[in-house]
Order: sequence, then structure tokens, then C-alpha cells
Amino acid sequence: VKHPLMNKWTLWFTRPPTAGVKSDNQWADSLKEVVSFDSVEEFWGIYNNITKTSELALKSDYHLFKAGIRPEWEDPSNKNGGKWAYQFKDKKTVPIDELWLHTMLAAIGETLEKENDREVMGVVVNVRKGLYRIGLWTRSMGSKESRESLLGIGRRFKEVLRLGEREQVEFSGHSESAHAGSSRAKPKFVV
Ligand code: M7G
Repeated sequence: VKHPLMNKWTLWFTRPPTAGVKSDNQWADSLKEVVSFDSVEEFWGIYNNITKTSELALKSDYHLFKAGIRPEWEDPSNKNGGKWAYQFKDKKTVPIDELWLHTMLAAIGETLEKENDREVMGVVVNVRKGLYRIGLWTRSMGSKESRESLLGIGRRFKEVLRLGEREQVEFSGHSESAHAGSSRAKPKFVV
């Protein structure tokens, strides 16, 4: 018996650049589509057979996006959007595998947003020097109409990541990230 998911999802992987090999388009050359699935059972089959985030090399990413949406700013579904993100700087102690699993389960189980919202495009984990970053990409970036939905998603995301009162998840629009470089973009709002 297969338990169908509400949506079909695609897992993507960013392979870190090989030392010494130069590429004109590092981003595009590193991003690989891995596999798509639309049932709970398929999800576990894949999850149990891929490398854990904690075992990935620096500069790797996993991206889990709704099927048909590329995990890029340029995708039509993302180009007017943004992301909630949190950086875990205590790499040695943070239970990143568990937090990423919970983030994926919240995404595919559709518990990040209200039933009629269509904001969540995908979730991402980045393995970087000195930090892990988990992000949640949304279709819009906080106009009057979408602001409340986005704030609700941010608060829910914060629960999934088990963050306390004193920690903040930050939202920024992709257009700002694309211009400023992701790490320097000023957050648009925080929860
Ligand atoms: P990052 O992986 O989001 O964060 O972006 P990091 O700075 O912590 O590594 C790293 C770089 O990857 C960016 O400066 C871009 O060169 C490239 N990059 C990342 N994203 C998400 C995109 C994207 O959606 N489209 C394009 N074209 N490049 C991207």
C-alpha cells in the first residue's frame, strides 16, 4: 500500500566543486536533479539510501522542491519569492540530520502552511564552513496580501527547527539575495 502525498516532490543535490577544476557556470554545473516521489513509502526509501547532511562535504546542498520547480531564483515560481532561513553555527552539536528530516517531513506533509495557501515551493539545507543553513522558499515576498501567510509560515518553520524565543528566523526576497549575495541580504522580516 502506498500513502500518497498531496504533492509530488523532487530532490536536488548541489555537488561541491572539484578542487582545481574551473567552471564558468559553477552553480548550473553543480546542481543535479536526483529523484522524484509522491508517496510516503518512496520518501523513506530514498531517505534511507542517501548520504546524511552531517556527512556531506562543505559547499553541498540538498534541495527538496515541488516537482516542476527548479530550486533557483530564476524559476518562474521563485522569481517573485523569497525565503525564510536560519543558520546553525554550532555545527558540532546541532542535530542537523534530525532537523533537516523534520523540515522535509513538514514540507511533504504540508504542515508548514494553511490548507489554502500556496506559498511553500521547497526547502533547502546548505553545508558551509562554520554553519549549516536551513531555508524555506516561498512564492511571494511579503506584499500586503501575502504578509500574514508568510509570517505564519515563518513561525511554524521556527517550531519545526525547535528554535527558542531568543532565536530568529529571517525572511529575505530572492531579488535582494541575487543582488547582494545570499549572506549579505538584509532580512525583510524576522520571527
Ligand atoms: P548560497 O548557496 O545560497 O549561499 O549561494 P552561500 O553564500 O552560503 O554559499 C552561493 C552562490 O551560489 C550565490 O552567490 C550564487 O552564485 C549561487 N546561487 C545560489 N542560488 C540559490 C542560486 C540561484 O538560485 N541561481 C543562481 N543563478 N545562482 C545561485
